[in-house]
Amino acid sequence: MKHTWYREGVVYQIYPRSFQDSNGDGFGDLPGILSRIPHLRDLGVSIVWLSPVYASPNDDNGYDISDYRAIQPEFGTMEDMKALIAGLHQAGIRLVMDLVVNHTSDEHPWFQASVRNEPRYRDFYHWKTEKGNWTSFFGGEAWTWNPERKAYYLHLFSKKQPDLNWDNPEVRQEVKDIMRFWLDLGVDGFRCDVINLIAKADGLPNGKPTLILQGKEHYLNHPKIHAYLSELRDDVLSHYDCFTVGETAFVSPKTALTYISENVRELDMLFQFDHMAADCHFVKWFPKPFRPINLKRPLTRWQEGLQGKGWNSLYLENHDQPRSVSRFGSEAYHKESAKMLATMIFFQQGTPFIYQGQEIGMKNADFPNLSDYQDIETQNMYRTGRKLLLLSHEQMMRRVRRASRDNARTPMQWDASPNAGFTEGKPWLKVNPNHQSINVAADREDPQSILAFFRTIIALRKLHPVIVYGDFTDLLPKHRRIYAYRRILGDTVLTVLCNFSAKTTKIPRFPGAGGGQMILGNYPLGSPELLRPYESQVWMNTKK
Ligand code: ISL
Ligand code: CA
Repeated sequence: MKHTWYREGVVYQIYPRSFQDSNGDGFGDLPGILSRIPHLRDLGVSIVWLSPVYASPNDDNGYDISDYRAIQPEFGTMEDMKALIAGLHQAGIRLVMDLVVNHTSDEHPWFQASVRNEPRYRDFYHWKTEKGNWTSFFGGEAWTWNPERKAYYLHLFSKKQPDLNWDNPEVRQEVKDIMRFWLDLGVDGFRCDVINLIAKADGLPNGKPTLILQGKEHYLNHPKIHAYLSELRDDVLSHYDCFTVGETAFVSPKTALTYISENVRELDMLFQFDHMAADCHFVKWFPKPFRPINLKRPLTRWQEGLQGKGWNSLYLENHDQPRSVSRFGSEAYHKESAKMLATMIFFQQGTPFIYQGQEIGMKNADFPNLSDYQDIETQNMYRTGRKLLLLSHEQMMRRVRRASRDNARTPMQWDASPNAGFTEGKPWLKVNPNHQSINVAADREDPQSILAFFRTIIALRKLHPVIVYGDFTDLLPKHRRIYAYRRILGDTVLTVLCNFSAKTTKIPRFPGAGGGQMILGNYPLGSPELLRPYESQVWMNTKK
């Protein structure tokens, strides 16, 4: 693969609302992020992805934008934004913004003009006089009646997130102008929100009856999308030194290559979700017990599927997913399992994405009461589950505690003080009580901490190109507890061994096993014979 900064880099995702408050109002903000650049620099990350900070009525915490060129006052001002870009760049860190253009807020002036039927805006959104049968990602119907326009409009997410009509060239022109605005301000790329949903089938036909996302066959990876994305690439992206990562649920490696292969490059990489179904049926609101094989299998499939043709993104967490150590790790082996999971994912081929708090092993919020959760998806899914699936309050609360997006959105745990060092005021969402032991300050004191381990992984990645570019082979695809894989670049061989269980497990013999030097492990002194509970080892070797 061609060598580029975004392939070699490590990305850190910031959810601004929950990262650092600077003025005591309980909401994280841009000056707060600026003040935490030393943390990012210590960690060694080279790119920040910032979740939306644009003007928004906050129906979906900023993923409903009412002005793409303005900063939400809670987060600060445009001057703060410029200071953050400069501060990050000075620290050698690039900045990627969230680009949310499948939909706007219903409070965006375009939607309001469309409601009034103003000629330029009439077709900016999807309108129908008869109600369609598609359902929303957040539960419930995706078509809502607007009494003023006397028609139904489409919203794949909340009612306050109407979908833009990408068939309209004026819409695409507007999006390109927004992209240029931010690139000219100095940002280094975009994380493109739900980008594989933007193209909808002509006439918006009704969908086949199904429990999950009725209508999806009419918009997921619709063929028209390639014309739209190559237009953005040719007219905007190709003129800047930037990169894009598309958020694309429901893609296979084969479909992925139609977006990211070297000769297409509509996007530089994408987020796939197959491994996020390791503990659920399809979507996390239908839970099933976690089995390591269900995490290994999709990850290996993606490694093999893109090998030599496209570039993977590597992640276990983001602002929509419960905490990885709570899902795939262990309470009893908190530190070991957090480190093992980091080893498992970040030694694969691709660009690693760390979500704030993952570097100290933050756990799920697991709040007991529905009223503790603010997320719109959580509240809608609770109602949908009670009404449509006829589940009891207790049954639904079990799902909420496990699946809610607020599990990842509790304030960043900086220290052991009452609000975890996040705010001097009342935090917008409760701080996890475990911040007394799980926090950045404590980890900084401890050379064996999870934070120190992340720092080491990032440093090793800078030292050894095999970690970035090496070929991948799964060594034990059928093993139920151990994930073992190999990376090879030139004559350097890396062997990664991860135990996903609390049982000490003998390492089976595989061709060319053992030997070399252990460059990383989450226990002192690893043995090449066996793996202790949640143990991980990385061995480096030279081919003879
Ligand atoms: O969060 C999810 C499941 O709990 C996903 O279905 C998620 O809604 C989907 O991946 C799209 O996510 C993105 O777009 C949404 C926004 O709410 C998410 O925060 C964002 O990451 C709408 O803009
Ligand atoms: Ca604030």
